[in-house]
Amino acid sequence: MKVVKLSFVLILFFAINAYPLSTVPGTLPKGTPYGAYGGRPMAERNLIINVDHRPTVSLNGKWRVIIDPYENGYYDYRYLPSKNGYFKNAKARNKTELVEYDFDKSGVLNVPGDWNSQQDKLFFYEGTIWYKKSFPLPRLASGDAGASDYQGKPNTRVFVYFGAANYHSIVYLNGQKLGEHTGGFTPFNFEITRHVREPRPSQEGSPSAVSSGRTNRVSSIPTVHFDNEGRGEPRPSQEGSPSAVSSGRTNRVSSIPTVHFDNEGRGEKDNFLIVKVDNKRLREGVPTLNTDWWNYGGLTRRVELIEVPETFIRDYFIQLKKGSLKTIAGWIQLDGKQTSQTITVEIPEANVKQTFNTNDDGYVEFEFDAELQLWSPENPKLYDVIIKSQTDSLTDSIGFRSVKTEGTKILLNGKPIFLRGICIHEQAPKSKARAYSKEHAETLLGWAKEMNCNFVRLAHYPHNEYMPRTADRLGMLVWSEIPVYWTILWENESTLKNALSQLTEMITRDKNRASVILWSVANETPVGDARNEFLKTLVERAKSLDPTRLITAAMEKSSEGRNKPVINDPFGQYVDVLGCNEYIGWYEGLPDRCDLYTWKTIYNKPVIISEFGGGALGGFHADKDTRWSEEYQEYLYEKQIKMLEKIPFLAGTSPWILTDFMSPRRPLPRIQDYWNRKGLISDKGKKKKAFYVMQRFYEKHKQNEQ
Ligand code: GCB
Repeated sequence: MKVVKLSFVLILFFAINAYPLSTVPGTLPKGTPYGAYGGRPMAERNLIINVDHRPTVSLNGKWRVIIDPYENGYYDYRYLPSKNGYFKNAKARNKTELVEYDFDKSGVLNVPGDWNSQQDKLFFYEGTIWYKKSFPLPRLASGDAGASDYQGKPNTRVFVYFGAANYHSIVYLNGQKLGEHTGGFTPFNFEITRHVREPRPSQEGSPSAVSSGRTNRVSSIPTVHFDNEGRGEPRPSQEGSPSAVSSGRTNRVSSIPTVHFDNEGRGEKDNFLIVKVDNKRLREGVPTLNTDWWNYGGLTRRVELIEVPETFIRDYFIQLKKGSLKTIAGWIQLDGKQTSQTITVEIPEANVKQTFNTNDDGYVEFEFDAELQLWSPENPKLYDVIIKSQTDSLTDSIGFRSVKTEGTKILLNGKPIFLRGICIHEQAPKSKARAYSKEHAETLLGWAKEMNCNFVRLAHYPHNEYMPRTADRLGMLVWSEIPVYWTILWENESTLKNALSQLTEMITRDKNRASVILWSVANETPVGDARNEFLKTLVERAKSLDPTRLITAAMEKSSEGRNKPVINDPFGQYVDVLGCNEYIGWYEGLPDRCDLYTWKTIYNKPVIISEFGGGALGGFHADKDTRWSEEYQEYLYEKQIKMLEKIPFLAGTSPWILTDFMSPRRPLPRIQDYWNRKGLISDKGKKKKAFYVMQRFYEKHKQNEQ
């Protein structure tokens, strides 16, 4: 890393930040029925995609936190929302004044990161924690200090972006509420252009800068990490010192310099972002009260400031048209005042350069032919796609492939494919924490590759964006789902809105990923009319947002008599691919039972056995009849495979599950200790015997396919 002179950094920073403020209402993509959400500031209305390739300022690192189990920082003693909650970040101005909290003397937590794994006392915590992060902004180039609103050069807007916060968040900047977000696994952002304060005088805020010394070819906006010691290297730091955590950008944006600023200890003169995060489980929530995974709370994914031109490319859909191997079809959505613009889409490697004009809504749909190498697990070819408007420019790495069904087969690029899969929870490898990083994604998907998988089911909620991005690069097909799990309140309107909103955010974020072939709307939900209606609404939304991918759900089998499982869930009529979870040999009889089963389906559609498995404590060896031994699990897998091989309509399998994962439902001492032990890899990262059974089964499949 090369140290860049202060003056250079300041010039860069002024260039980014100086400009007048205007409120530019976001425009909405066509076909997105946003009206359903009512007037509340729901974040998904203007979700910015492809954050990795945009100039950002990382707010990762240490955040000050106040643990607030009684929500004292939000409600007054009459249990009414208080005007002077913790979001005001008050300080006693003299020795007499009563203020009963102080962020700057409180503890810290790492962001991204769940709180449960960071402090023993938070292990089982479910409730509210307030997070606070200060960040300076440079003063105006004119040196015009004193105004209360942030001002800068024209044509720039600033958003604060959260990769995810579990479960409900209220976001404030400088004491003002920006908005709220519900749902623990999808991104959201709020525009802060009008809310950010101008910076303090230069000496005090002198950024001590460290830069990679790269120049920025997209615009002059650097990527900035705040770091209060100014050294700029990510490190585990002492309490109160924020440390920069790489947001794992891809090489393609490596031309953007990284600058670090110190930021703590100057109180209200800085901008202060305060987030109330509450992970209380709710009966009407999505998920509801009862799940089989740890309810990790907090700012679990990265937080960034995103700086964009006043009118910017907010969202786009660029994929092969349904049914075609050469026609690219999609749309682009600008956000800002200058809605009518000329736009080019370039794919240099495929000699594509197409020009379009956006309409008064800043929106354009297009279709054109291209000669492309198709993306597949064997050849995960990604193209640089460059979108340029008159005011903005953005690159993405996109693969092109088609997926459809024909009878009971899934066809990838026109050819039948068997999905050699595995389920994955967002459990960080070898740790009691939620996964959030690129490294986690690489380890988890690397293990799946080692098992000879070409497919992963990302259960039971949208995983962080590094997962589908890494899957794109590694050639791993993906099933992505929302946490409509078990006993959701089917008749509750706000529950449906919540599920729709999470589905919309998932699809908005990941719709350009070639790896993603399946959107799943539910897992093991009880059959019934209200549930069918609810799920049908989700399917309609998914299809309207993305007509190219297949829709699925993990359902349960029923039975036509002893040992005659049948797939006949009435909701099956609305999906393209039927997922079916079964636990023969674990919850249902012993492994030998598999020999007796003959499977049937009432649908002429592909079936994925989307879960099967059993628990084993890694390193515990006994005979095959001893529960929790690796040998029992191994035997169960052998029996399952024999049974599965006889199912004629089987299009894939994704056993439960790649690694042990934490769950409060699993207390058995010395065996579970709050881990669900159905992993094929232990919580220590050690492969169990059954891992190799699957590896061999998939190897055989691979050979047969060639
Ligand atoms: C299931 C659920 C999954 C559980 C698993 C188990 O059917 O879909 O979330 O963790 O069973 O281990 O019981």
